Amino acid sequence: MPRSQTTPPQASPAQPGEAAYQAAQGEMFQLIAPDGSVTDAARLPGPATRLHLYRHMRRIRHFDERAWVLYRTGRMGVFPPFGGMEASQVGTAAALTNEDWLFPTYRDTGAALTYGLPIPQTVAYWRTSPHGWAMPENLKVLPFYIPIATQYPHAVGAALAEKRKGTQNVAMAFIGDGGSSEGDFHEALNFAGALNAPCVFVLQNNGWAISVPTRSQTKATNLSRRAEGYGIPGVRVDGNDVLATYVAAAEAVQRARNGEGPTLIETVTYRVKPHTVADDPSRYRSAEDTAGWDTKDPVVRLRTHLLREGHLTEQGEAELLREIEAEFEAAVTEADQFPEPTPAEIVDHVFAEPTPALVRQRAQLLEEERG
Ligand SMILES: Cc1ncc(C[n+]2csc(CCOP(=O)(O)OP(=O)(O)O)c2C)c(N)n1
Ligand SMILES: [Mg+2]
Repeated sequence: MPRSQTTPPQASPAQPGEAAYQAAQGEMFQLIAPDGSVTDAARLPGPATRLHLYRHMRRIRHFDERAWVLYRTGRMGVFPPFGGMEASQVGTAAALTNEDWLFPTYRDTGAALTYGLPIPQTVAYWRTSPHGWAMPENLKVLPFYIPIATQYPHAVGAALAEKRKGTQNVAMAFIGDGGSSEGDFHEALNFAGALNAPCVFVLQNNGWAISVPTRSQTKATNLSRRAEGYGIPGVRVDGNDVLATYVAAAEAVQRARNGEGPTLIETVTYRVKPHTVADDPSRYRSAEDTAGWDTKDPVVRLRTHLLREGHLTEQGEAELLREIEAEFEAAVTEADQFPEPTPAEIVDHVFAEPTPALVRQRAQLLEEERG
């Protein structure tokens, strides 16, 4: 008998918790295990690259932690934290040069900072200040995309423009597990495959789309396999292993530069933090759901590995943290110097040439300001 359309969906008690769901998904490309031991020595990047990635992970973790404090003290607006996803964002963005394009979502502040977005500008953006809205002219990074999945077709367009110009530059675009259910995701993959666009699609599977777990979002258990439907390579990577995300991204970038077309990389990670600093995940997920992820911290994993191999010392790390802290404090002081925005600026930076409606609204706001 068909189920009544009006029956609300019931949560099945047989549904596995998030950890069990992730564990059931099969093989992932990995170079270092959660305990820091090497699982594939042949493909390990050199010590200088490993330290470089560690520096970036510590730097963006510091930003993420400080962002909470700024928010709680009224010095930053609502911010979507990425703590715990540093390996997924650093390893991928570090595979680009500044000739390449980066299309980040609201979750990807860490990727944008790794790519080279200055911290003062980033703080300004999350303060909703116009000084953070327009990205620096010399950087090919787009403003953080809030409408989910819209960045994917845009990235294909940028990649095709580079191809037409005869460059070897690529476009890297981020998306979440939830975003990968949107039509734009599928259209972009098909479009990029058909036209052999030099694109790297990073799908960060962090287990959640706000309060919806990936296991309810889709019946698919391996999102990298979606690539097969579009005739492009799909790679499933341990998203908490920065060496694996880096190697997978570097290989995908190289394929794109060589004219071999797009790649989809699924980084399997976890949103250990709330959706935004204003969210309370205890209302929709249990301790069982999140169990196990504490032991997979990507920063701890690389740190353990580097200390064990002798590439990092406690003293070297203390120095690095001092540097990162000083850089951040100086950057916030710089962001504090940006003039307070005026209400009329709300309509600036929307289009290069304002539309007649925006011109009217701006005049109206100025009028109101004059009182
Ligand atoms: C087109 C669109 N629909 C709905 C939303 C509301 N929304 C904001 S975040 C989000 C969930 C996205 O989840 P996911 O893609 O997994 O990214 P994550 O937040 O986990 O990084 C939704 C539905 C939106 N921003 N844009
Ligand atoms: Mg998600």
